[in-house]
Amino acid sequence: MVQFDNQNRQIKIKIVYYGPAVGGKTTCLQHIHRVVDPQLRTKLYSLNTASDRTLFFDLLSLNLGRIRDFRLVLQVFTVPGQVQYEATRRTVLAGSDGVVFVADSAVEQGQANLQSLADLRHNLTANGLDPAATPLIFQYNKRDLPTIQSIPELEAQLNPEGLPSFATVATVGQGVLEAFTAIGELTLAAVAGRLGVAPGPQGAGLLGRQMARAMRPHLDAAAAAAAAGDVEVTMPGGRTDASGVFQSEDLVAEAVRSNLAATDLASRLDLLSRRLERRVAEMERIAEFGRAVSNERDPAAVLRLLLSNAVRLLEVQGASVLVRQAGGELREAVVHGFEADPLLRIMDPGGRPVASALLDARTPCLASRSLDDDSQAMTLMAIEAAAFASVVAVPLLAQDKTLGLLAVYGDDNRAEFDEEDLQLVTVLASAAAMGYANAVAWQQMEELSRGLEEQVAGRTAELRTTLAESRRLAADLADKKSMLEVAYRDLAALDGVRNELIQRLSLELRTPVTSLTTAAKVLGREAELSPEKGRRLLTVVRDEAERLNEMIESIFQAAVLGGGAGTLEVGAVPAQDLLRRAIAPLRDLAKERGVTIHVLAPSDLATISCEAEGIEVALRAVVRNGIEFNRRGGRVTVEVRRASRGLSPWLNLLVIDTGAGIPEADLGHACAAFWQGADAGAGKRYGLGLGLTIAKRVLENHGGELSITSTPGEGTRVELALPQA
Ligand SMILES: Nc1nc2c(ncn2[C@@H]2O[C@H](COP(=O)(O)OP(=O)(O)O)[C@@H](O)[C@H]2O)c(=O)[nH]1
Ligand SMILES: [Mg+2]
Repeated sequence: MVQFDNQNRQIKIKIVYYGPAVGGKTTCLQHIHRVVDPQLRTKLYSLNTASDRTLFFDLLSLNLGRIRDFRLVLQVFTVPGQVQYEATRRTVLAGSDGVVFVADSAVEQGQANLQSLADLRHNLTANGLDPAATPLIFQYNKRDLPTIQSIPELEAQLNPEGLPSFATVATVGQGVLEAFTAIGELTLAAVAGRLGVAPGPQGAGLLGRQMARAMRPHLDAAAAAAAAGDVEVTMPGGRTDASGVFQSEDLVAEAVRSNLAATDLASRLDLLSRRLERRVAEMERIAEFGRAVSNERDPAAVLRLLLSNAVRLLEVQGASVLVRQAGGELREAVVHGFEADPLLRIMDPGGRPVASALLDARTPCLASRSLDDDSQAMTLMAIEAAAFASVVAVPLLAQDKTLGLLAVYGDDNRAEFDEEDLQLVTVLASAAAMGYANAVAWQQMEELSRGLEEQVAGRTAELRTTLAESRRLAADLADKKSMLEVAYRDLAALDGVRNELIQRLSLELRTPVTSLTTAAKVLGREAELSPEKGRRLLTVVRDEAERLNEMIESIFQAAVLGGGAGTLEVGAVPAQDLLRRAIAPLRDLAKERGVTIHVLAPSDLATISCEAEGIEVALRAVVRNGIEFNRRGGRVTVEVRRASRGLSPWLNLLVIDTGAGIPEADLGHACAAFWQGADAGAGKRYGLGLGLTIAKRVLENHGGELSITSTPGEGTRVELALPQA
């Protein structure tokens, strides 16, 4: 009797293996237990009586997936065959939805088979079940024994109605699964209406597929070994007396019922714990997936992770991650199990891919053949075209944006997707969407910061260049400034010189002019003039004229001082001429002072490269000093010497006197304008003290230099060094 357990959302279908004692019923269940996917079944509960091996009953529960919202559980029982366990058999048979009658093919068991079959009919009726309406199949077991009844004999004896029958060898599993699948399909088809599944070929087909899936052999050695470990579970036995026979039938029935209830509970707990274990493993995987995607920096890697986890967790035959492109249309980012996504390939009547409509709806979608939901017609059509049976498609949503769609597909080899699968896919999709959005943002940020780094580097280089340029300019400016300062100082000095010169000239000019005027007046009154007085006056006139001459020379010198290097006109000046012109005007002065002048020049020196006028003035100024600061009977030597600096030819004009010399302390400013030494005026007659200043300037204008060495008491040595072109 199919049982709806609303509280646990579970439907239980009961199949009972019936037959004579030791016919092989338990062996059949052991085989089924061994080969069925461990994910789908519980342990095999075998309830022994306390005193002998004979079994109360065996129970194996199989999880057949879902029908609507209900978990479908198939409970398979065996009954004990021994005659004395009549009450037990009846109780176990109560509420059964289908029966497998296991007949023993051994010739000597013919009678026991018939007796057991009659017992079955009797007990079905006793339990209010209609023997004619209860699905029933036959297993003719122990076909491997030497002396057995033939199949036609057995059929004639036991199965005159021609119900489905199977020749089996339970010990090796031969025919057992075929028989079990057949009773499963028959029973499910019989109860289909009550399960809310359309009866008829499609509903029955669905249940059949579910049955077949449950029976998918799982025969590898490891699974067999694992299965072997939990077969022999022994529950506390029922109450028996010393002989092992129950005293009261009611008592027996009660004991069996409570054992059934306990076993049922145990099997339910077993199924539940298996489901929980699976869920925990799933959760762990999801958590690990969440961690992985949230740490991922590559958006494409997030999508790959999503696909591989969806395929692994849901054991699907096809899957794809579709992403929205810049234009809004979808494309496959990653796929599994096919080349082109069915939902993307099939167009709706509006000419848009079905996937686009699903994405726009922004809600998860679950479509399968068994859910005849009209609103999913397009989706169903699309997946069936690709030979899939069900699909779950969930949009990837992040920050209110639809990034894409995750779609997983199952074919007939997989149970149709249910609400739990939908939840799982939704969790995966939302974790992935977040990870994807993060990775995209991260990538954009990295690109941005790379751009910024480049910009900063570019700017830094520019700044460095600018800085270097401005440093150079600043240095340049500093140079120019100091040049200007020097020029300004020179100019100021020159200005000072000029002012001083004008002052001195105006002072100095007064005396000779007054003297000349006086002499002229006296000479004008010729009558009063004695010859002696006339001579004296002439001397005065001559002296004052000379003094004026010197003044004029000084003015000329001042003009030279004012002129810059730019105005220099260098030429090849005949050496003898130059020396003569420089010195000749000083002959009288030298004679008057009792000083002799000696000139020494190389005989082969024809010309001197210079500006004639300047060098003439310079040389004369130096020689004049040599005479004026000399002693009576002293000497001034002018010597011309060839010299060289590096590869360039130079000429040195040496003026050596035998005068008092210049004290060491005064040598530094000997060339300053208007300096005339501590004992100025001692032997000196006229002049403004500009001689050395002018000479130095002239030499510098030529790119040459003037240097003075002096030994007080012995004399002074002035060297005019001139570069020669
Ligand atoms: N030769 C042979 N022995 C079998 C076969 N099926 C079961 N048996 C043996 O028969 C005995 C009783 O089997 P069991 O399954 O306990 O019978 P049950 O009383 O109907 O549950 C065991 O020793 C089994 O090994 C079969 O097909 N061939
Ligand atoms: Mg048994």
